[in-house]
Amino acid sequence: MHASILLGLLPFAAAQVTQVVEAPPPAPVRLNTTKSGVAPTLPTPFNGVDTLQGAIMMPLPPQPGYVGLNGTAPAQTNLPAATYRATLPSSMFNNLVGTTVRGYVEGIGTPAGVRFTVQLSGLPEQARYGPFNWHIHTLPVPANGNCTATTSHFDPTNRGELIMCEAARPETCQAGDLAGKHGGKIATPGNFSTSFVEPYLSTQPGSAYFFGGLSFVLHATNTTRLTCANFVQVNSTSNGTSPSGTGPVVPVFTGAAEKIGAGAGALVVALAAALF
Ligand SMILES: *[C@@H]1O[C@H](CO)[C@@H](O)[C@H](O)[C@H]1NC(C)=O
Ligand SMILES: *[C@@H]1O[C@H](CO)[C@@H](O)[C@H](O)[C@H]1NC(C)=O
Ligand SMILES: *[C@@H]1O[C@H](CO)[C@@H](O)[C@H](O)[C@H]1NC(C)=O
Ligand SMILES: *[C@@H]1O[C@H](CO)[C@@H](O)[C@H](O)[C@H]1NC(C)=O
Ligand SMILES: *[C@@H]1O[C@H](CO)[C@@H](O)[C@H](O)[C@H]1NC(C)=O
Ligand SMILES: *[C@@H]1O[C@H](CO)[C@@H](O)[C@H](O)[C@H]1NC(C)=O
Ligand SMILES: *[C@@H]1O[C@H](CO)[C@@H](O)[C@H](O)[C@H]1NC(C)=O
Ligand SMILES: [Cu+2]
Repeated sequence: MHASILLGLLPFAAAQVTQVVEAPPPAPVRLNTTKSGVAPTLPTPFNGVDTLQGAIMMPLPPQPGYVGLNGTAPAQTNLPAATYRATLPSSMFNNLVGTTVRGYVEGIGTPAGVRFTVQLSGLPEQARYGPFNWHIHTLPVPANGNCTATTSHFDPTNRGELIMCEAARPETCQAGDLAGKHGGKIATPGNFSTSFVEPYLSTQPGSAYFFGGLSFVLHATNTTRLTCANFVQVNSTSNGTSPSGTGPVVPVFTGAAEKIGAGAGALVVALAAALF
């Protein structure tokens, strides 16, 4: 399991999507509570952690497998043309925002990475709750729909949260930081859609970059998790095209089960951030 410090407030770099506007970084704060988020170990004594521009300044040694902030993900090529779709549930994890966000995020393997389509409707009021961050997280949503249990951003290169993603260097970002790499937080009112090819995720089960079975999470601007859903394999793309080479559909959470198994052996400790 690639635990990193949980953080939903990643600011973003370059905007490829015109609807996206840059939000000011949050002021530095000291987080003293242990609530949600994961870290490899908790310092003793725990005196809190500082944040800078929404990123937790991690005073801990890196985890095994850490490749450094400059570690890069290899491009994922010649992927199985399987389709994985996260369909948002009919009731939201946080239902206090006046709307229900519906829609899906779908990824299909291509020779040059995963082609994603994002279709969201019913976004909450931007002025009060936006802009909205969106990521793939480390663990699946459990059956009770608890988005908090998805823990941190999917981060197979163990980049961590110290430095925000530079969209111009996507290979250095957390693999699951879709917003950071693909247009930033969603700042459109109502509906949002986008599509892109993501070279640093995979439809190959067993790959460190495999996102099947993992979760898509949508956050309000204060990092609260609004809604979430797991990527399950489907037989056809949203436009009805049968992807070639999909083969038999695997049981719904096969990929996730492997990741949960691996994660269970890792020492993860809830850290900081009453935010989550
Ligand atoms: C967090 O802990 C530090 C060190 O004990 C303390 O100085 C600071 O006031 C605390 N902050 C809050 C918000 O409680
Ligand atoms: C790591 O990346 C940062 C930001 O791009 C750069 O300033 C720094 O020199 C790099 N460090 C190494 C060791 O490459
Ligand atoms: C938003 O998406 C919903 C669901 O797809 C659709 O019914 C509605 O017409 C869309 N609204 C606009 C303004 O496009
Ligand atoms: C949701 O998940 C979080 C993190 O695992 C946990 O602390 C919390 O108790 C869970 N809540 C429910 C209702 O299961
Ligand atoms: C995929 O196709 C198989 C066999 O036709 C069917 O049993 C299964 O329900 C389908 N799964 C989905 C998600 O459509
Ligand atoms: C359907 O989607 C697939 C994969 O996203 C794409 O290759 C194909 O061109 C689309 N077909 C139509 C008719 O839109
Ligand atoms: C964040 O915003 C949501 C939606 O308004 C709210 O339910 C939640 O309590 C807020 N969390 C914090 C820590 O302010
Ligand atoms: Cu997230």
